[in-house]
Amino acid sequence: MKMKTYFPEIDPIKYEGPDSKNPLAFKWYDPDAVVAGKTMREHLRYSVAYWHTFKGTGSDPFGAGTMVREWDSSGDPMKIAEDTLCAAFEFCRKLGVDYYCFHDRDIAPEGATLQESNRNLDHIVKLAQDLQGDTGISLLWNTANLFSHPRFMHGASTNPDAHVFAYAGAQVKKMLETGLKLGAENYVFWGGREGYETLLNTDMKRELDHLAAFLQMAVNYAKEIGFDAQFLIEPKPKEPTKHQYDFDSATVIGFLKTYGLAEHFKLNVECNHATLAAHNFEHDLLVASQNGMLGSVDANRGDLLLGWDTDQFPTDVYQATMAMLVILRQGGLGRGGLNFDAKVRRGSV
Ligand code: XLS
Ligand code: NI
Ligand code: NI
Repeated sequence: MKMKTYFPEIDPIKYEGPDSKNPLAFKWYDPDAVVAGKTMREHLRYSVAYWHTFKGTGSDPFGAGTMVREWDSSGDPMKIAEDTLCAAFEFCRKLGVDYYCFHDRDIAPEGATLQESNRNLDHIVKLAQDLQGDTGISLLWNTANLFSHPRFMHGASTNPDAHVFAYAGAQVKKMLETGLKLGAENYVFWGGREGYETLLNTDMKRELDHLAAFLQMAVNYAKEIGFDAQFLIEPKPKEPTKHQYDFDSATVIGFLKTYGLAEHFKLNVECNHATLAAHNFEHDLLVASQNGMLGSVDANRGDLLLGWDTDQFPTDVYQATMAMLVILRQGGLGRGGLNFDAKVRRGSV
């Protein structure tokens, strides 16, 4: 298939060793080097987060986007979706990254109706199948965006409006089918807006019952269609809501055990979420690991002085070492990987 090229001046990035002065070379990551019985590629299973890397605009609550991207310029939403996918695969191929992750609304635009959104998805997923086939790049995980659209302002499966619960269910159903088509290794549930601001208008027990029922339906449907990806829950203590139900590893494990769901799920632990919960990254990894539930990692970091999810690239060698120790001691991440849920800074253009 003929792909438009977005980075024609960039050759595939290679390992050149610590002495290389080439800024676009790996200094330490040598994919084929064998360490403790496995290649670095097999240990690390790197993945690019579609939303930050290809859809992130650099906007923040105080200002508009700053990033002008060639694949984002055609003006036609479906053409933009196709171009973005081509750019994403070229980027991953040249970087030597074997996996990518996305939400439904990252890869295809939301339509006027659910049917139209699903048609948009089907179209892009066909292209993704071709590109995966051409490049050998695979889907580490996919997920449904149940938090951006205004309908989810009070949550998705914990929303007091049954229509919203049903809509969220339809989106997850479609994404389980999509994961099956694309051979996803995992399927992620991040709570989005599953949480609350005040108990004066919240029936917490009832909302948690609904969340559990929703997850059980997803488990049942995946089984029904033969989608055998590992299901993952990604804990986060706050932001966007004040109290997120999936607070940290311990809370999520307790919830899953209470509702008889533990055997169907593992955890996707994100560094910046662990630190927002006042834990070290390695603490939350270990809590998941010692329960046999560490499935995958969102590799990023926060800023000690900022109280929100800054999604910075991990650069602290000591922190990364502590995290890798937990992963190595449990014998690796299995079907999981290290997904860079991290973004270029707004001014880094
Ligand atoms: C947000 C989460 C999100 C999940 C996927 O804070 O990290 O990006 O990884 O929905
Ligand atoms: Ni994440
Ligand atoms: Ni996050």
